[in-house]
Amino acid sequence: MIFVKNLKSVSDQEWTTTDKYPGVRWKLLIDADFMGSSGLSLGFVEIAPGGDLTLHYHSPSEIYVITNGEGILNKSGELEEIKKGDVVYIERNAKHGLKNIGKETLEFYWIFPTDTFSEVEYFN
Ligand code: 7BC
Ligand code: NI
Repeated sequence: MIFVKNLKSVSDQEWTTTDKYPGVRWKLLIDADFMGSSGLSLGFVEIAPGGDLTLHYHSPSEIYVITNGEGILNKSGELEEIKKGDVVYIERNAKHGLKNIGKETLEFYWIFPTDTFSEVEYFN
């Protein structure tokens, strides 16, 4: 199966938020929970200025593709500035977080090597 979707026109998925991650909202784009995909899943995140995807870890590894803005990546306690155009690899179970330190919305895609986002268990 081959499927094309567009972030701007996607209509089958809504934004999700949680009190745990202030100023953060996300949308699932490729996920076996609502399409016939498998092996990989993908979502898109927006972090408002000052917003914080706080330190967490999970057993699947993860990739970020930063498409707008700038932020501070927390790499298990070590901080690194990241910006539009950067890509980030996060090893399985590595603690990570991302805070928007800019004036623009920080936007990125995440990729998990999982069928679904819902199977990823988040730990602090
Ligand atoms: O955006 C969220 C919210 C749970 O997660 C994707 C990014 C991440 O690091 O797991
Ligand atoms: Ni993560």
